[in-house]
Amino acid sequence: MNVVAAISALLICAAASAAELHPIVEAQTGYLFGATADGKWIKAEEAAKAVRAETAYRIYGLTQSLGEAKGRKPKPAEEEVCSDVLTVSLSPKPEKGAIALAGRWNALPRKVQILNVTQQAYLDSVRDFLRTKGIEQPRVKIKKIIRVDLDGDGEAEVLISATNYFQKNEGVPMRSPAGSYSMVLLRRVVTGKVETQLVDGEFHPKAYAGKGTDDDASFDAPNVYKVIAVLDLDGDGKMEVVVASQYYEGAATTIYRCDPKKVEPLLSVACGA
Ligand SMILES: [Ca+2]
Ligand SMILES: [Ca+2]
Repeated sequence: MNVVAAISALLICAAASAAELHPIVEAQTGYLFGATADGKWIKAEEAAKAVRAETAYRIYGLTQSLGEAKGRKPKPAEEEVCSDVLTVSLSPKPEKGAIALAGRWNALPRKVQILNVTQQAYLDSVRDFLRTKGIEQPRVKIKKIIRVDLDGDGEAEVLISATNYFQKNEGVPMRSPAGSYSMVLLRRVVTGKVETQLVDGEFHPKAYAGKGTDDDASFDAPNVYKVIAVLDLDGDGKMEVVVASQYYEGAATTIYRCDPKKVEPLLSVACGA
């Protein structure tokens, strides 16, 4: 090997180790979202090839780190309805927590605070936003308010989860009633002004009226959306927002990058009929 070849071999080695893979797993189901490597987001199928057995994960809940677990190599899910999902079996199996991440950086670089849901400013901003979606007399029901500085600029952002399907219990109906909705909003200050962005959600100004046939079995299967984690999943210092959605017989979870200019889905997992 000449000197040039030796140096390029060294450079290739250095590049390979810099692009270390950091898999991301849903802690309770073991579903593999994918991974990040060198700031790039890699989908599950491609990432799975490079995920090693005995990978060390840290488990995170909404406000804190909850310990560690070892993960096996990804394999297809056992449930038939989600056979296209890859799962990582974690040991010990996390009792609590939302996300398992294989990364050595602190994915919770700033404090995530849960606020009181009755603050008037937030009730007003939810009401105003629902009106922009055609719900003229909104019945505001905030489920959770989370305060955290997502981008680390010293100014806190606020995530609001609000859902009202007019259900007596916490279940999700098969059909959406008039004026029902579920959403996750992000309030942030941009150049001195409060702005509201929709992270994810759906709005039903009118009741679902069926398919226009006499088919009683028709339904629109609305979703409930909630924030389950706010974490820096790629180690760039900015925190991503993880939103879980659920309908009457299925569920999905999506990781969002929330920049002031746009909210963008990065990776997601889903399973359902
Ligand atoms: Ca901020
Ligand atoms: Ca990040």
